[in-house]
Amino acid sequence: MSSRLPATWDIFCRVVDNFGDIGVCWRLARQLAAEHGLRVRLWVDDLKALRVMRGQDATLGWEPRNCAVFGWSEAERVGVVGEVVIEAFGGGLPGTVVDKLAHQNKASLWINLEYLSAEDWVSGCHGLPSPHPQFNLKRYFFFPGFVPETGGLLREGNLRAERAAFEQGGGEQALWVELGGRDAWRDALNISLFSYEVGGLSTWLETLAGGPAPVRLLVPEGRVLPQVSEWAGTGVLQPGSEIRRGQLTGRVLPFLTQPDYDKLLWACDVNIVRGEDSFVRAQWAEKPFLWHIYPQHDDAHWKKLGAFFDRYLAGAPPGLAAAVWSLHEAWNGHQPLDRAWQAAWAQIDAWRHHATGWARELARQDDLATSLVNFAKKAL
Ligand code: TRH
Repeated sequence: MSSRLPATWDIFCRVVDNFGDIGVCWRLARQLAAEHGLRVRLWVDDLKALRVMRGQDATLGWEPRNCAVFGWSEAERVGVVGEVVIEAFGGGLPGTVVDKLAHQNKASLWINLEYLSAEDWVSGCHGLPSPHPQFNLKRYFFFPGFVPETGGLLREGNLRAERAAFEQGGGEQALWVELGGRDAWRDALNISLFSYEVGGLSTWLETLAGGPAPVRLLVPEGRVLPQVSEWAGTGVLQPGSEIRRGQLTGRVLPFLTQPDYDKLLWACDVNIVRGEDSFVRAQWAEKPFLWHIYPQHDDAHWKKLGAFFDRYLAGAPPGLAAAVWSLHEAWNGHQPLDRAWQAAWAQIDAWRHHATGWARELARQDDLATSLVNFAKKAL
């Protein structure tokens, strides 16, 4: 056992679909480089997915100098693999990399970074090794999670302070102007919508339109937009398009850079998020959020959804807990959303308070990047 910090880390990411896989890996790569002084190489099989969240202008310099991004096929050229090799989400490693891991003289640590789940079994499996069927190699399973017995969640060291400064410094209005808004941000309650296709969406939009107070809906370009377009009945909506009906106004946004999307979450009163990474960022936004979980064909996502809300709602007042859970059952179960939404909306102040307390508690545990570094220090 040594406490020497590994210098070069390689992260290998295959984009299964959507943006979560690369979203997590890019965030992790930047944080390991910026906060832990590591040289990080991120290898991706689909650079297009990264380009949308990195922004058109790669010179914007989101990445620290010691973090570099490469196409998957370039891995064939890697002379030596890093001291730590992270395989994201069981997506495998290029054959040449496995070969090098097996035959090089120095020790390297192979970690499989798993998907996030709040289920109890995760604590028991976090950190376990599995022998390679062919070579004398071990692959360690590293699970993000919500309790100290897991690897924790991605959270940059300055995240909470940055969010607080944004809120105190009028960042919401500045962001709104940047997104093309002309009126005052606080003229309405603001909801961001980033979700998969959802069965009850039209009843929800009707409920917002017929509600007691002005609501502004912000929809980054994506899978739910055709449904919003159909409901609005004004043709295909695209970035810059606006909707108006009753109390509801809406604006379609382009797919934002990842740092700007974080700001949108900080600015809004309620965030509808999905998958894994936006779900975690919504928790750090300290605002009420609605999670559209990534649907799995065998319905395994219901267990995951229940396990998370068992934890999230454990300390909530019973009325709030019941309303938030019913809303998630309706949204994820494609049910009409009018009553479930109204019941949760009626508790918005208690929900906001709960969201802040939840984030404060969660921030007590080590973040994922720090946990990985500590794990590597022990294992190497
Ligand atoms: O895109 P997703 O649905 O990804 C999912 C999940 O990761 C899921 O667990 C996985 O199995 C599946 O992919 C294959 O949702 P997620 O995880 O929230 O990722 C979206 C990423 O996109 C996140 O990093 C935030 C980012 N984003 C932007 O950068 N700009 C935007 O405008 C928006 C809306 C999102």
